[in-house]
Amino acid sequence: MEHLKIASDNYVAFTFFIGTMAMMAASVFFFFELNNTSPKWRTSVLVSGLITFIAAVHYYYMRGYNLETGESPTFFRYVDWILTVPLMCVEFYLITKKAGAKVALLWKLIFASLVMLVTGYFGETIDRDHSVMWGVISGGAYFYIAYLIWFGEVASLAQTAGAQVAKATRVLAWFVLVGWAIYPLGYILGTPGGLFGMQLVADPAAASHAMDIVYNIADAINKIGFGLVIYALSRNED
Ligand SMILES: *C/C=C(C)/C=C/C=C(C)/C=C/C1=C(C)CCCC1(C)C
Repeated sequence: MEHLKIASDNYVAFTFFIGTMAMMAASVFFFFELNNTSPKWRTSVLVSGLITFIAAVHYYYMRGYNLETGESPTFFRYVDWILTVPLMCVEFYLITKKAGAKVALLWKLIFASLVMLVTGYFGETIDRDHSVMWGVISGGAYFYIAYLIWFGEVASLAQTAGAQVAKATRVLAWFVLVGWAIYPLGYILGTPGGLFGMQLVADPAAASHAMDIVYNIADAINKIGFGLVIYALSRNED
């Protein structure tokens, strides 16, 4: 079998490689720290570890796929997101639960995240001609999630859940508003006619590479960063 090497100027393959390593390391960290986490926060830290672990497995696969084919692993990218983004919704539910968060709130967040991801997938794959329309619908669901976290139920519950939970929720809300906003940027870069018919990167292969690099950076920031905020909360609050 041919031995596949990562060329030193292949930034796509390189970020898949680093992403795999970072997700693995973060998972080991969260799982091992469970032992000295107070029982009250154990589930939250466990979920942080599950998010990075699921991503590690997908990144390991996507790294190989990209190296062998040179293509963007869109399908498994979305499989990863469809598993991990709802788990991030579970994190919001868990930290506001003691202030009275209901399961209905969790379902609202999960439903909106599924609408966001499924419509994004349509725009990237089966209906690329209408990528702007799908992107706008996906963006609507995204803003609804951001609204719930910044001004809606999540925000008001966090206010009554104690100073540390309120503080952590505020940091996580910034992750959703700024960190998650990197994804539509990748979508715009990679999709033909991405920004209202305007193609930012003209060469289709280069556009798809730019998209993967942006998605890989966003995943590292959002999955590991998000988990670390939960971890910090588990140390500050008892
Ligand atoms: C760990 C993975 C995460 C946090 C993924 C988040 C993904 C998004 C916030 C994606 C959002 C999109 C839009 C808001 C519009 C264009 C299509 C998407 C799916 C890229």
